[in-house]
Amino acid sequence: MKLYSSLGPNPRLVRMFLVEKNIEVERIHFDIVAGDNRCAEYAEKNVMQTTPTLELDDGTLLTESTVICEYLEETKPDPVLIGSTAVERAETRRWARRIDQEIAIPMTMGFRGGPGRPMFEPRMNVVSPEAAAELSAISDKHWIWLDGQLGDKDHICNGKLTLADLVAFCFIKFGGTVGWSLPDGTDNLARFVAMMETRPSAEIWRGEE
Ligand SMILES: N[C@@H](CCC(=O)N[C@@H](CS)C(=O)NCC(=O)O)C(=O)O
Repeated sequence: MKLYSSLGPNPRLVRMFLVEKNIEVERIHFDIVAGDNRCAEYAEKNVMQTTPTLELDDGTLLTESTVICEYLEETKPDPVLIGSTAVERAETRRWARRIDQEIAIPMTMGFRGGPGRPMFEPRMNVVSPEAAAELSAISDKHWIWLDGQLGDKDHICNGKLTLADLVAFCFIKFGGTVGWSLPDGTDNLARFVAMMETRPSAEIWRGEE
């Protein structure tokens, strides 16, 4: 398998998932700041021209980070990162989707229309600076909400490491790479991040790529 990857929370989420699963893949790195991914050749692999894309050995192309993780879980269930029962899987998907929709999307759109505007405006539709500030504020409010949901637990759901933890961790780490930090009142999340940092898969965030 081949992973088309870059900086950013989505490819790094898949890379962490791969490390947690002990799966090795060939990795092709794009410099997205330079726009390496915005070329016709890559558009043939991923119509959105974003990373990650997982190319299977038979040439099948999978995109969307959580979808790729679902594929990896199905094809290599051990260690379980989504769930061993239907209820556990539903729980993980519920939390991964909440974090994605309520936190990661407003956070990303806020960044792209705000501080990231010089990079993103030429390559995609971005919201106005005013809307970007509102989206960032909504995302921050939802991080505080997530902090309350986490409480004193080590993991977001199922009492063990899941995809939901990895999504939350990757977006918090992404924020750290673009000058954002967890809002005040998120001590539970700060503790969660410190614990996640000790996992070998967190090494992905310490590399250049
Ligand atoms: N919904 C997609 C989002 C992918 C995405 O936005 N990837 C970013 C990196 S985190 C990217 O490729 N940005 C560069 C660009 O859009 O040119 C997923 O879950 O994989």
